[in-house]
Amino acid sequence: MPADPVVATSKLLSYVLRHRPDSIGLALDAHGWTGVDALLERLAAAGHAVDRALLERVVADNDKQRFAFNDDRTCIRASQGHSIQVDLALVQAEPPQVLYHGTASRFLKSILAEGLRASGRHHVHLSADIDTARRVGARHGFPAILRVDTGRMRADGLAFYRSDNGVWLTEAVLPRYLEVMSGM
Ligand code: HQG
Repeated sequence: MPADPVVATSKLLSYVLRHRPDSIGLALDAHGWTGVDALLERLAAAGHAVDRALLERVVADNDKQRFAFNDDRTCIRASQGHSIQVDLALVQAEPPQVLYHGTASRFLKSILAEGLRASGRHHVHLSADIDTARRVGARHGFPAILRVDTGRMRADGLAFYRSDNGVWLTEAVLPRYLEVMSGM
């Protein structure tokens, strides 16, 4: 576990709320929400002592606003990144003309052949700026940046969504909309 309790708890919550709520015997509703009390109780029962104050810090401090409370702060969910079936009730949004995707250079050959696929997640994740894309790509290896011609994708009728925390999402990106900027 990383030493910083906020970082450690953020990683734990990402796992539980995006991928494996069942790992601590938790259930999420159809939109990915779960009760805060139930979450803290199940975490405690699984040996993870997270109190309300720490949870508040994780939600507030999180560099990417990965988690959100509902209006009365009784429920919590992950804003995006799920592999389990959830309906985030995403609303379509108008993206800028260009977005970026950060990946590892070793994936480029396959991406240029097949396009970007969501693989384990529900959507392909795109970034509004190059620095963010580079950070996302560096998680997987030597980073490569792709420029995505969202203007042309929109003109071709493809839909974009923006998650609560500002990540741009789309189903897939065909190779013809992609251009390698760096990493080759
Ligand atoms: C790659 C983090 C080969 C894709 C980040 C990526 C993001 C292909 C990897 C969010 C491919 C999937 C998502 C193809 C896509 N052939 N490789 N045809 N199509 N790929 O982690 O975008 O910290 O599921 O390029 O900041 O890296 O979790 O997606 O490298 O916002 O909040 O397959 O996760 O946010 O990896 O990251 P991921 P991602 P959090």
